[in-house]
Amino acid sequence: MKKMMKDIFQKVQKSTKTFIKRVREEHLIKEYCKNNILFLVFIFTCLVNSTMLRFFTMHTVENYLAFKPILADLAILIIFGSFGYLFKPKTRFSYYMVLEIFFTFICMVNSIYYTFYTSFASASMLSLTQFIAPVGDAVVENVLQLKDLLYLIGPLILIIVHLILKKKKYYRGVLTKQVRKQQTLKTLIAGSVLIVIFTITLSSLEIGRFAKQWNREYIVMRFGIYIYQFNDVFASLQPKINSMFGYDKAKKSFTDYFDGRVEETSNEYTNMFEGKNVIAIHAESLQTIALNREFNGVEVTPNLNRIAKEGMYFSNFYSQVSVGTSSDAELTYNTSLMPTQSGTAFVSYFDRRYIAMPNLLKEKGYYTFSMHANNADFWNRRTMHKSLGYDKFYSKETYKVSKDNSIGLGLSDKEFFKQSITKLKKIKEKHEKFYGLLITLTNHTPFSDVDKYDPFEVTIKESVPNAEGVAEEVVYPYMEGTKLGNYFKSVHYADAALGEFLAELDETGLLDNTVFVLYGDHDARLPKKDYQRLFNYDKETDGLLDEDDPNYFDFDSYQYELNRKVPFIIWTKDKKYEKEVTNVMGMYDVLPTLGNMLGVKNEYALGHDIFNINENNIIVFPNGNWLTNKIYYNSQKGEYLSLDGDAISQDYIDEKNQYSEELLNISDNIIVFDLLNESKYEGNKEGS
Ligand code: GP9
Ligand code: MN
Repeated sequence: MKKMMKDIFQKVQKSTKTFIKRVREEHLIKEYCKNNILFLVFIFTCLVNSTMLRFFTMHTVENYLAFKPILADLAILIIFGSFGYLFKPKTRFSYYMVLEIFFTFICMVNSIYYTFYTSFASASMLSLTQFIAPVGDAVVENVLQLKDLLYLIGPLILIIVHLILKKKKYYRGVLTKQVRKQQTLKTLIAGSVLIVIFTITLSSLEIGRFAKQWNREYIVMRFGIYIYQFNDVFASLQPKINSMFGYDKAKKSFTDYFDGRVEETSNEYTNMFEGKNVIAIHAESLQTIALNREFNGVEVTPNLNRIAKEGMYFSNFYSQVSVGTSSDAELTYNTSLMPTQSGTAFVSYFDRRYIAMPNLLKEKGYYTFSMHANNADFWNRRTMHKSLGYDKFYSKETYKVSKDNSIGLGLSDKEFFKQSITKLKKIKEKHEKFYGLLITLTNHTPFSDVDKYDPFEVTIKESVPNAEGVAEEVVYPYMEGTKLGNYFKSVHYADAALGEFLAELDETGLLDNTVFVLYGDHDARLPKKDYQRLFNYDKETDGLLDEDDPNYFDFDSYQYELNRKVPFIIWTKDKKYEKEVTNVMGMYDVLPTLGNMLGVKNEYALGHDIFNINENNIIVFPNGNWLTNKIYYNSQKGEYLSLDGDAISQDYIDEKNQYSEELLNISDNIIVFDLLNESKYEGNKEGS
């Protein structure tokens, strides 16, 4: 085997040497360039354009030196360019010119779009007049900038080169069809090889983000502008294709489902918060595991613990996100719908009709807004927040963000809240009642900006008598240096930021007549081994307890799933509820529950008011798993964990499985087929 490999290596080495020698002696490169001037000029100019676009848009050193997008752009251009060889030399120019205009157009549109939106253009936006309006206004106001016109130099060079070649009678040669086909094939192979090399260099994170297509800057930085744009067109068409077939069937199952549903309509909480302002916090990656937890007597989340104790605390609350993470949490929280089965609602189905908390409260005279100090196009919030009914989205553009006041992904929570207070004060002055959602950012994976968090130790400190019997402090590393440990440090910071925010709100009178709501958007995807360390730490060995140890806790995959729970809290300054709700509850139960308190109702909610359904609730997860007070059911494996140790009947499982499947189906149909738009929900529900 070794010998065989050696032989192959030697052969490859020899033929490479011969090839290089031939190239040098026969001046093949010079010869190739001479014979392919038009093709090379096309490739070069389009490559310069795409590189220039990245240069003018994302000003980071990392980006200037990025090799991947250049490789990707080059491969795409070679593949497209290769078909030019199918044409006779005389007509070849027209083909390259059309391509050149097309690729220049992509760069110019994105350059203009980026100036206004600090993001790249999407075909899905162009198909919607309601969303084009602001773009149109912006273009009129600012017109084109000089840098946007630079891209035209590419086509200009191609024309000039063509005219010179024509003058020099360059196109006179005749090439047989056979030769042209061969040239096409060879060039196509060269382009494909580059694509393969490019694909090999991709990480799973890059592939994942490419599939989701929402973090546009990230994709352009890795995949180049051309691949981004093709992928974008494909992603934009997908929802259209999905909704082309099966409308009647979807509509029927939707009607059957809601007509047959009998719901309790009121309870002791109905309208209790009617007319009150609402300040809601979308707490990034906040898991319940951080609450009521201490290290060396210091609470990880003193402020959250306090409001959880004083208010209504839903301690078995779960997020139901799919690949759309933050955006899926927002969707389900606001609409009581589940994430879509393919793509994400925020990116692919932003143009549907949604019955959402902001829409409903707007009808009641509320001013509705969202605040998030990140790029407005992340998760397509700029457009989707309009669909959900927010009057205004205060995004990064409205905050002062600098390197000094940033942690992790962007503006630190402390600074975000501080700057938001100023906005909130103005809102309160102008509007009689308001509803606002503030989306935090600091507590986002990878939790590595540890130096910037407030100091917090995740060790175990013990006082142990030494040989002389004098007490000495011994420090065990425990969770220090682990991702979960850093997570607790990050949450501790996020909690402190929240504490400062609450104090400021109180000082400025913003807590008066206001309901304060908080939900964790999803779990932090922390490693299982870190949980094992948290629950099974052996101080003596600084490792894990033995599995036979009586204190060993088997943190298996079910425990992992159960620990993905996030907090949901409803709190007011004036009234102490001191109520912990332990029944399982999902994000889709928020709109029915909180809506009931605020006096609004979505007839087509998929969740339930927890105070009506109580212990009979079921949380359906997007992958088909589900959770009740009795069991966690894994639908992929067809297995479950009994939570109270009782045996479960097959009928119970079958019934819940059927319910979950139907619910996921109905939810997907509502979004894909825009069923709420068709059903005119205002007048269509008599008798149910
Ligand atoms: C992006 C932020 C994080 O603006 O909300 O999104 P996530 O990565 O959690 O989906
Ligand atoms: Mn998130």
